[in-house]
Amino acid sequence: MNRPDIFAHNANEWKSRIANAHTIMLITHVNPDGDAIGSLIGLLSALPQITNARIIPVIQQPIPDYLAWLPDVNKSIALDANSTWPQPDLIIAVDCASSDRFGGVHAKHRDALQHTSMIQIDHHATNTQFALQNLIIAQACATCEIITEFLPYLGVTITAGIATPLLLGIMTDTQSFQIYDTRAETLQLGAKLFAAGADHHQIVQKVFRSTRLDALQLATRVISEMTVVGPIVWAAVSQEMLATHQASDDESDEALQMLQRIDGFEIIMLIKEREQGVKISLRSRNVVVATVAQKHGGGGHAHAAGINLPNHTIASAAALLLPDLQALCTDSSASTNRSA
Ligand SMILES: [Mn+2]
Repeated sequence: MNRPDIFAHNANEWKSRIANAHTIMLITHVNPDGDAIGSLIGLLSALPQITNARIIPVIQQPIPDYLAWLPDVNKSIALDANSTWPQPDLIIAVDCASSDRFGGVHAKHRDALQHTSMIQIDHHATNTQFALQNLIIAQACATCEIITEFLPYLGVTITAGIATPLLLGIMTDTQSFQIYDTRAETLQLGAKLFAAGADHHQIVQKVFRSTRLDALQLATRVISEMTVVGPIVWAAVSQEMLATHQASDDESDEALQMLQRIDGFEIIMLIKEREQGVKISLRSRNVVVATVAQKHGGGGHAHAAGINLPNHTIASAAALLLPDLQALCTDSSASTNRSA
């Protein structure tokens, strides 16, 4: 089905569910990024045009500094073990590949989540279709791209307040229209949001041209300690490094972006030590790293995937994953040679 058909097919049911709801909870993934928060705040601004429902935006802390300036982010609540369940009759999940990505909300309110109607919009290839209605387009660069296209089908006019968070989500997930799956349509949707009054200037300043000195020093240290294993470059961010540089977890992504610029490598791996276990980010140019992520319980996109390993150290995670990643590179060069 092409996209207009997918949107038309979903629109009627979405419209009536949203219009008939009394309390709508918006929810996204733990450790939210620009696309997660952009999608959620975009919907928070858009839904009052088509429903009188009370809307409860749930964003798990911490909200990264580069996103905290977005209007209405401060209306969101975190939902943890001590929170009472806000009794929504409809949940809309955005940018979540699976329901365990809701983090603490999933861990503490599992039954309530299961007993509430849920619909979702997402672009992760590994999405588990966990909702009643699943608007999943894996070819989309960002969940915000899907929402930008879908809103008019729901009868929403995109205002400046809706356009800013959606443009932010598209720009962060595409690294400013640079990643390989950026399409002509992605740029056209960006232009549409720009024309609707999106605050492009603020997005550029706050997201792309602003780094704390400590965060930059952390990134240079991570890079200076990186390891090269054949076609793979990997680096690690320890809790000690974060503490020394007083940097937040998301600020270490600066290192990941710098590592991705190194020529001549097939796979980049960044291992972040968490209070419990490690989080692994995989990036590649050609090989499909999502397969290795899925094998170890993670997920994501073909060339950008992640894994949480709660029982591993940096060293044991590297030892676990490097053989699989090396095999992936060997397989792909073998198949390239065969087809050549
Ligand atoms: Mn996304």
